[in-house]
Amino acid sequence: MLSIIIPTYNEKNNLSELYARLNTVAKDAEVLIIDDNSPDGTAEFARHLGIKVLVRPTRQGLASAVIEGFKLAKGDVFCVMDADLSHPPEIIPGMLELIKSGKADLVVGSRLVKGGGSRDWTWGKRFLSDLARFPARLLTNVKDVTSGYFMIKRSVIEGIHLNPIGYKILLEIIVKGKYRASAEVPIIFADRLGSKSKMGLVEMGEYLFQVGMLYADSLLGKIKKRS
Ligand SMILES: Nc1nc2c(ncn2[C@@H]2O[C@H](COP(=O)(O)OP(=O)(O)OP(=O)(O)O)[C@@H](O)[C@H]2O)c(=O)[nH]1
Ligand SMILES: [Mg+2]
Repeated sequence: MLSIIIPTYNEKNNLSELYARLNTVAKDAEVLIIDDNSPDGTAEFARHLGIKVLVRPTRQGLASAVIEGFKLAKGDVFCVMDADLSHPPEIIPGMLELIKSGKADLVVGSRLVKGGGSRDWTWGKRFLSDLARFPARLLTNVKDVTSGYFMIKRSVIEGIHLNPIGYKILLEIIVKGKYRASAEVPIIFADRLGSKSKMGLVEMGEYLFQVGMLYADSLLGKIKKRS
């Protein structure tokens, strides 16, 4: 079974459309929302739609919400995606097929392979996004390491310690996870509409710290470059 893990903070307005689109492409999946007590009532609304919700008492960050989701999820395959409709649910069947056929154990929804991209991004945002990925190039050949949209077999992270810091849990999984092959499926990343970004300077600082920790592990020989 597929478990779809969706971290949320103030995403009430996006849930109806997201859930409807998920039901069209992955109606047998377990959908799980990890909400950090959003003031806009995301959790109550999700329950009203019939979605399973874990509410944490305070805002504890995206990466730790995803890790919490992994603990709760019942499936043997996990998909992680944002709630803000940036990540098109329509590629889920294709991602799942890559995993089921054994072609990959880790599949990334990628803006950086042929057919992928980001809509409505300013030059500045694109530049920052490229810059952020640069130091990770020594750690992996996966192109879109900062994507928040990915699918893995449960076994990829079983028994692995994932650092719950910041925003970019995928990089942690790419570097430390147990998988034979990875794949990238193109997505056109649609910029969030109508609400404010939660990515700020603190999150950027946490990301740099995370990359630093991964470098340290790699220098100590604890991890090797992954393809
Ligand atoms: N549970 C939880 N979810 C969070 C937290 N911060 C962000 N999220 C959710 O994580 C997903 C990604 O957050 P976004 O704010 O869209 O991050 P982003 O895509 O890098 O930034 P945008 O360009 O603003 O969309 C969304 O579904 C958010 O609601 C948090 O602290 N806790
Ligand atoms: Mg977003």
